[in-house]
Amino acid sequence: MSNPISTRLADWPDYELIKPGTGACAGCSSPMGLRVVGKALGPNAIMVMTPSCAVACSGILPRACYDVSVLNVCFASAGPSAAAVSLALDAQIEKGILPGPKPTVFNWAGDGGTYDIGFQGISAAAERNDDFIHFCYNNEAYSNTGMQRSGATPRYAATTTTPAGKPENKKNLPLLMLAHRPAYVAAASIAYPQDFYRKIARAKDIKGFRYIELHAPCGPGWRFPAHETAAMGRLAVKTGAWALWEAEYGRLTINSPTLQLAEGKRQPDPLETYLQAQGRFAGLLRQPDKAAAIAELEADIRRELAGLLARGKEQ
Ligand SMILES: Cc1ncc(C[n+]2csc(CCOP(=O)(O)OP(=O)(O)O)c2C)c(N)n1
Ligand SMILES: [Mg+2]
Repeated sequence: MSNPISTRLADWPDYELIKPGTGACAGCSSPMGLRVVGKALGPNAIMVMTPSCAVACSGILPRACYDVSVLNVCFASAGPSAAAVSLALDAQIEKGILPGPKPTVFNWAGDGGTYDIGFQGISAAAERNDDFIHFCYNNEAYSNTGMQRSGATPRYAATTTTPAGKPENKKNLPLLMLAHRPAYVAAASIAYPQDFYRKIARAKDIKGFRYIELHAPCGPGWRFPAHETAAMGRLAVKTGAWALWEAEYGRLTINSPTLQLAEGKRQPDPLETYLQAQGRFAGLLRQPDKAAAIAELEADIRRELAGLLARGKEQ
């Protein structure tokens, strides 16, 4: 084990990965998340990005908003591209061309880039145990191109391609990544920055493939006011709609407050409060049988939490 990681905000480094000039929407989760990533990883890092809001809002040189080297790659190649950068750095260090320490290589990709279009290459990188961190900032849709549904869009959410609400369930990608048995997997939230910071700092110290997913509410896409991003993320966790957990070499730990919900020590906030706060569920909430639909979603949440609890006890 490495040294304990302080989660006190006062102990966080001053380093800012996000420079003035980001073109992100007000309240966007992506720069908020990357700010924490920068503090946890420091400046000795290389960021690989797939097409997304995070790329579109990066700005134009010399005013681009990212303080680290960035490689923009096509959707399908997030896995192999980050792996190649990481291997090239290893070769340079071995030949004495690069003095080291090795920069942390990380992907910053959306849910469209991770759950759907890039999945094959990311899965292959996980299986090869390639040495980089894959961050998926999950805003539950293809936001940059106007909010189309993705594999991460929850059931009943309206998007431009599911105007009457998405009929299908979302995938559970953090669990799917855990099935690859990588060095580290974590599910985090923009609303719990200290938990996110600790998870990144932990992942930084581990060699091999690491996957961290950040639940990243999107105001324009989910239709809530810009100042409510953190509140929306918190509600997602307190209702159980998003679970906080991590697994190091397969050993799963559920994090607070998800653990208390899973153990029945804390009542979840009513799911309807979370749904009502977002315009994308307005159609569902107008349905005469909405109570049955919400009860079904709540049952799904209870099943997922019970599954995490059981998985945590297995090891
Ligand atoms: C192969 C391919 N298909 C489609 C696009 C168009 N495109 C650019 S960004 C984007 C949305 C990406 O969604 P996500 O990965 O969730 O990131 P977000 O926009 O939500 O930040 C799409 C579909 C593309 N660039 N390449
Ligand atoms: Mg997205």
